[in-house]
Parts: sequence; structure tokens; C-alpha cells
Amino acid sequence: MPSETFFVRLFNPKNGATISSPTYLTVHIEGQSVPGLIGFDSSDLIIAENESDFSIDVYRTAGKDGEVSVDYSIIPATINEDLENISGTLTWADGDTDKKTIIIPLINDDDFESDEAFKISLSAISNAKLASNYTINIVIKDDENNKPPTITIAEILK
Ligand SMILES: [Ca+2]
Ligand SMILES: [Ca+2]
Ligand SMILES: [Ca+2]
Repeated sequence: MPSETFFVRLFNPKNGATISSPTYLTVHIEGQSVPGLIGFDSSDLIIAENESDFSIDVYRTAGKDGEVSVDYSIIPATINEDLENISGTLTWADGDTDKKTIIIPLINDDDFESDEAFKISLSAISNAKLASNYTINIVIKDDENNKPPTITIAEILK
């Protein structure tokens, strides 16, 4: 519930009472502030190594009161052969419920390798609470490994 402000005008004093000015009384009712929850809309994501930049959205749900900020980071931070390590802060203004987007640049190498797993985690939230999906598990599927095998003429003639 938002805060409300209204005015009460004092008039018609009885029994000889007098009204000192101002005759308007401002009444402010402090509503309950609902800042909402911050999180991802899923807990797992699979992406291909050759997708280059991929984006992940972070949502503010169940409230919009006040400014809210949250930090994001990649776990483990040592996964820098497969993506560029990024971290930062997302901020929502008072009343803002737009999704915020994290862009993560993937590094597309030519190596045959197994799938790589990492997480993006939200932390250090201020003025709100984390939703249940505050961590998203991401698997990078190697595109070299998932290509159909190429066979050379020399192999066929063997
Ligand atoms: Ca790789
Ligand atoms: Ca590749
Ligand atoms: Ca690769």
C-alpha cells in the first residue's frame, strides 16, 4: 500500500475555542513499502559456445517501492577461458519494474572440449529481498563437440 497524504480542515470551533492558523492539518499515513523480489525467471540455462554474447534477464516482482540494487557475479571467477568474467550492479529506481539484462560475452574457441558449467549469482541486495531463483546454473555446450563429424576422402578410402 502506498503512503497517503490528506488534509483535515478545522472549522466551527465550539465552547469558545479558537483555531490558531493554519486551520489545515496535514495527515500523512505511512503505507507499507513493498520493494519486491529480485531474481531470474529460471534456475538453469543451456547455451552454445558459439552464441557469442548472450543475455540473461533479472526481474523485479511482487513490489516496486523504493530504489533497489543488487550485485551480480560469475562463479567460479576462474572460468575465463570460456567467457569473459564480468560482475556489476543492477539498480531499479523507485517504481521501476523493468527487467534488467546482464550481457555475458562467450569466448568461442576452436577446441574440442567437454561442456562447461558456471553460475551467475546475485548478492548484496539492498532494500529488497532475493527471489528463490537468485542463482542461475549455466552450461556451455561446446560447438566443436556437437558438430556432426567430418570425414575426409582419405578416411573413406582406408
Ligand atoms: Ca571453450
Ligand atoms: Ca567453438
Ligand atoms: Ca570449444
